[in-house]
Amino acid sequence: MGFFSKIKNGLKKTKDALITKLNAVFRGGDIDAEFYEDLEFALVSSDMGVETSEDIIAKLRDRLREKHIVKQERAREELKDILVEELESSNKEEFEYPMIITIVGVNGVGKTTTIGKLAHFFKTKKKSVSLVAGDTFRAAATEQLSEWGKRADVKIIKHAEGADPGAVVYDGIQSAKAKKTDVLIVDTAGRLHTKVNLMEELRKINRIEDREWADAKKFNFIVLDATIGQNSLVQINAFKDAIGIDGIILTKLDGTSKGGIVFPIIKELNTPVYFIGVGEQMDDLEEFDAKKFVDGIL
Ligand SMILES: Nc1nc2c(ncn2[C@@H]2O[C@H](COP(=O)(O)OP(=O)(O)O)[C@@H](O)[C@H]2O)c(=O)[nH]1
Ligand SMILES: [Mg+2]
Repeated sequence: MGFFSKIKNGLKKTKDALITKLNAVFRGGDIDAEFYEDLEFALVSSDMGVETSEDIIAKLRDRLREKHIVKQERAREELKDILVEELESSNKEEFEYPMIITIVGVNGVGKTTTIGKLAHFFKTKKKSVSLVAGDTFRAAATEQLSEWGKRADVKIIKHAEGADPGAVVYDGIQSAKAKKTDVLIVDTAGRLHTKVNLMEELRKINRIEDREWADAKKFNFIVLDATIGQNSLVQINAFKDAIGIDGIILTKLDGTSKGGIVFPIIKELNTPVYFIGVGEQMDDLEEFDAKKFVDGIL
């Protein structure tokens, strides 16, 4: 499947739900108060959040007034433009090599799967990739990462179950430096015995990365499951308070009609989205692009 059809397919549930509601909004005729009410309802039901939806409606009102647009059909293109503007983050950083990407997030959101997809992504960009099995809490986590390592044909650095994640990261870095690896991707646990333990462990991993490979570019990416909707916002804040979060990878967009969640994530938390996951296969990961995303849902 081509690039566009993959994204389109992955966002289909969100689009179907939104289009059904928007077709009722854009029924033709003049723009009136009811039009704005119906539109806000449509946006809120796709999980854009009340605050963000109100903000979008206010911008649309201004824009339509400025441009003297009174017909509903013409409002659709203006709405799309505003949605793209809302999603364009100015604080997104370029990838530079060598680079360490540390993947964090709660259990089950898709961290390990996403790491497999990322390995494949960077390999298609002709970068050498190694993986660090930093989730030593469960033996299954390392096995699962090893499977992905095989599939993507990249090296994986692992220790035994229960090992110190910091030690695995340390070894991963020494190996990557010796082999001149471009991208080192670190898997981490989503849960330990207590939350404090986990956050302390993640801070320690970050410290080792800074100390052992000072000149590598570093990203802490949080993986969020789009199907859980507004709860994602709470998860980001918990990790943000404990370690710095540079960006978001939003997974499972193929499984939800609530893809609108990406709007409050970007707007209210001011954190850029770098990738989206639209399926369980290795190539079901796309770099997030505001325009393509909006084209995919409207
Ligand atoms: N449909 C779909 N499923 C996904 C996606 N990403 C991950 N998953 C599934 O989510 C489940 C949990 O993934 P896993 O990588 O083990 O999560 P982790 O606990 O955060 O490491 C697995 O069954 C994955 O196949 C995605 O983009 N779309
Ligand atoms: Mg995992």
